[in-house]
Amino acid sequence: IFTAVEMAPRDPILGLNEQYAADTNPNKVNLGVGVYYDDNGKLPLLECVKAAEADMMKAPSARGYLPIDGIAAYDNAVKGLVFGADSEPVKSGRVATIQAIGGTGGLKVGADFLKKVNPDAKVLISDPSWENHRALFTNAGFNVEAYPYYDAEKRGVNFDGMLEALGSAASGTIVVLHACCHNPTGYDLTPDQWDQVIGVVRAKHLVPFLDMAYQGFGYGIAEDGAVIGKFVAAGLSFFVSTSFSKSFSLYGERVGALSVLCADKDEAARVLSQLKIAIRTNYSNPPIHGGAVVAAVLGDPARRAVWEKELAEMRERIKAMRHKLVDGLKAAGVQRDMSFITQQIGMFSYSGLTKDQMVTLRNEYGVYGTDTGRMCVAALNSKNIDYVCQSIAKVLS
Ligand code: PLP
Ligand code: TYF
Repeated sequence: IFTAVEMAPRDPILGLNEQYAADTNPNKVNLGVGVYYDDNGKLPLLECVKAAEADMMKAPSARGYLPIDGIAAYDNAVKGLVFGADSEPVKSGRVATIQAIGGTGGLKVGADFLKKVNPDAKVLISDPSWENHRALFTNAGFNVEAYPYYDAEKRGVNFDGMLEALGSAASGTIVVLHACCHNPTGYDLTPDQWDQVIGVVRAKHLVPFLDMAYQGFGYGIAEDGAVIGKFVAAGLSFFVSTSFSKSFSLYGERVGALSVLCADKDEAARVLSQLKIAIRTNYSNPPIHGGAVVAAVLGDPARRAVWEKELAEMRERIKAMRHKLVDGLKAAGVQRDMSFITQQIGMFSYSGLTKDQMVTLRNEYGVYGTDTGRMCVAALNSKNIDYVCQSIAKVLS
């Protein structure tokens, strides 16, 4: 029965991890996958997480099934983070939130639900986007196309192109937007550009799906969440997927969420009931541990303060590395202006290097980024930065 099954291509990003693991170069540096490492090159275990887990260990509990939509305290904490605990949408009860298996799970539950309510809609993602956006919405049964986003020459957003594409999209088109810290380019919209996008979304009756995988990695939790407030103020209904993989350094626990802002409380109850069907038929209910940890941190003011401090440290370290990268490239003899790296935001830099250059960087120097030229700035540290700068300089010379 499997003779006709073809070999599927490797995930372009996760495939790099395998190649990196097998590389014997002692100087190798993995800037491929989007993971934050501390200055010692270690995946951090946040103090707030450690403390919450230590408390949980003091009073171990049995593991029954969670409700389909997850831990109530967790869902409420997510609502607070995304919309603001005292915001009108939260207070009026018109947000439907479910605990999801990572940000990916939030996207998938939303996609499955959308396929039921709007089966013929097209999905628009940014060009380029996180590779899984296309695959995920395609596998949910949608026709996926892209709107212009990155302008290589300008080193920024092709905003006119983006606006035009959204403006000519059919009513009901689902538009996937990166709420902050665009993956892979590192270029976000300005507040004024968001206002214009919101204007088109409203005029054309598009369905916004905001992917928030990096809240807190741009300018701060509230600052990065401000875009949500803009969509709320415009009176729109929309989707938000949340990921805590990066912001809590809980990648393997798969902690995420999906929130749907509805017109009123009654609508939110009906939407929630349908989200639960999407969950029930996929995996029945989410796992406990990661959600319990995040809920314990977000629900305790002292612990939350520790988290905010640790998140700020990660954010600031990435920014410092961006400056070190620009300075280091210059010192290593790179002639071209690389200062755009400090204008980019979040974990990634679209370096402008070609595929050939990225392959040379990988094969000859053991410095791993994606073929598209994306490098994870969050994996640079004071020990590997010089080597990375010198390697890039050699490839560019
Ligand atoms: N969306 C974007 C833009 C991402 O970069 C990621 C990366 O991990 C995700 C969603 C998925 O997050 P998670 O690992 O929590 O599923
Ligand atoms: O873009 C990245 O590197 C992260 C991690 O299938 C990731 O978002 C990459 C690929 C993937 C899942 C997560």
